Amino acid sequence: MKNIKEDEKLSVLNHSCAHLLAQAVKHLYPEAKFWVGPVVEDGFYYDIDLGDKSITEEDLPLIEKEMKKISKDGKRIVRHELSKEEALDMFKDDPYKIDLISRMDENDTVISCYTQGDFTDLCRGPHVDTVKEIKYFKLLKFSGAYWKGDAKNKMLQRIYGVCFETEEELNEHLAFLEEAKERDHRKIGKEQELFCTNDLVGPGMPLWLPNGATIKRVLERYIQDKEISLGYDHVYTPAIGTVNLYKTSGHWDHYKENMFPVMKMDDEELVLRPMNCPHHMLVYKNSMHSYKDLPIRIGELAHDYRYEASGAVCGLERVRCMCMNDAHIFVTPEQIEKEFSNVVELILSVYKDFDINDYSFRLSLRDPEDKEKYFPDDDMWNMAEDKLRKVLNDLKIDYHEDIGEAAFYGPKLDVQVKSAIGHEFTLSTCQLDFLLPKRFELTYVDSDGSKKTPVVIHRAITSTSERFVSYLIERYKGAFPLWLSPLQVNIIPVNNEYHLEYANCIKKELESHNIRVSVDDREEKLGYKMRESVIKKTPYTLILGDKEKDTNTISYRLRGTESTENITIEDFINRLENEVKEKTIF
Ligand code: TSB
Ligand code: ZN
Repeated sequence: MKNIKEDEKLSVLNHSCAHLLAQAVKHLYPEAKFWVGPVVEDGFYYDIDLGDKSITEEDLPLIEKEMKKISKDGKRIVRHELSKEEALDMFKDDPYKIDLISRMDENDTVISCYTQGDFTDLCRGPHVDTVKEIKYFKLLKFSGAYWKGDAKNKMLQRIYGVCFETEEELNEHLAFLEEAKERDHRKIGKEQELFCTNDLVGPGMPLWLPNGATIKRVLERYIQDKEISLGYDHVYTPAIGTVNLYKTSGHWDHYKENMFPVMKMDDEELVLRPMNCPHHMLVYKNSMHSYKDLPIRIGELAHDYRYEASGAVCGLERVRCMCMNDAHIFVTPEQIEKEFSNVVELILSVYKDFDINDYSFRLSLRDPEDKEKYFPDDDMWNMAEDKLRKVLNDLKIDYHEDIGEAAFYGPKLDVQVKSAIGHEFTLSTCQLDFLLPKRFELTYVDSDGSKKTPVVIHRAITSTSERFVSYLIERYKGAFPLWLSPLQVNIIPVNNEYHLEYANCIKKELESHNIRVSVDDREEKLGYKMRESVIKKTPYTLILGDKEKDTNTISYRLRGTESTENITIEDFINRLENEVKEKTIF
């Protein structure tokens, strides 16, 4: 999706379209007053006070129609500059504009307004020359928005829209939005009963429903088994710790704004953990280590709590409570490159299994100017960043560098992906850390008998289960491969009276092979049940009637196909077991 804000020409056009919207609204609702109408990544919006009126679904086409009419009239858009006094006088009946003007400093801002026909708006500009140029636009949605984003203020009406230079571009964008809507994990999550949210629990704290929980469980078992085969040791540690733990690690100074506030208990001060590193440092510290024991890979499917802004939380993608596929790998300085490279290889192999292809590697570096976030040890940072570059170059991996994205404790390699609705976020991450082992005074005994400080690699391959599943839902558009699908086989008896017993018998047989299966024994028509099975994106639908019962076979329909195949139950089980093992994508 194009970032409209970053394209200068489109940005001007969209801003002009916001004015056109305001003018049309003023025609239809003469009492309307306007707050701000900025351009955003995916178009523009305008926040409007309609007095005691509010926008409804039917209003958007009417406003659009009025916008088209004004555009056809083709008035010029004319800029005037004015003094603060003139501006205050001109907008004296408009408390919103007075609020904006009052805060302007005449000495360093030129106050200007733009007039098109009968409508004038306070605006910095620039704009297109005539309203005629604003032709290919669409109003997309509306919502309530508190004035200045403060819940204590009045709720204004926010109308969103988008504008392009050509009809094709607009149509292409609308088709993209339609596809994004269909793919959106929040929509599919609801339809397939994967997860839900409830205001009583709070924003950013989704509830995994049984179907979603199955996907989560399969994912977590998969990654844990893989890690065990690669020499990881898994632990369980509490999701809570003392403030002192986080003071020791440095999170208290560098990560506090992402943490839930302190809980005071008797003489203790406790916090919910935002990260697991401090706990894992202490697991390492619990015993003595020789250089021969390293690398030590401590893994945990660990629960973390982060205070994400309520406006930023989104379905399963950005949450406040999460289950992280975390591990901290303790290495000698000589082992850094090999172990980091192993982690990158692991990421690539996991992505192959899930058929994840659309991603980029971001080398997240510190901002040397940001002395507050990053501890001041230039040599350490340069060395750590160079090591990561070397690993990537040796592995011949394309990447881009981003300054200021490093963790406070060290540089990171992040795998960046985009959600259906165009949010960019990090899926996997692998981070190098020379700081925390020092702060926790961790040691190992080196070959010469001296005590040395290990280096730590922090890594999350399948991210958090929340984020990874949100990505998978959108990646597969809800059509999960067999091994991940909550329901793998749906059995429909042609006639309950004659075939239900056989259906239940097949169900039992499949269950004994760990296949997730259900029998649809509702008194509905066969065609209806088949259609529903397709809508639910069940990988295999079995239709069992006389033929199947008499020959002790099954007939199946594979998701996405129209034909039915008849095979023996043994062959069917072999087929499924093979697909689960191979993680076949279809
Ligand atoms: C990898 N200490 C490291 C850990 O050892 C750490 O916590 N890194 S992190 O902050 O980058 O988080 C790891 C991963 O969790 C991120 O790459 C991202 O994929 C996922 N994640 C982070 N915040 C959220 C969130 N609010 N909701 C869902 N997933 C998140
Ligand atoms: Zn960590």
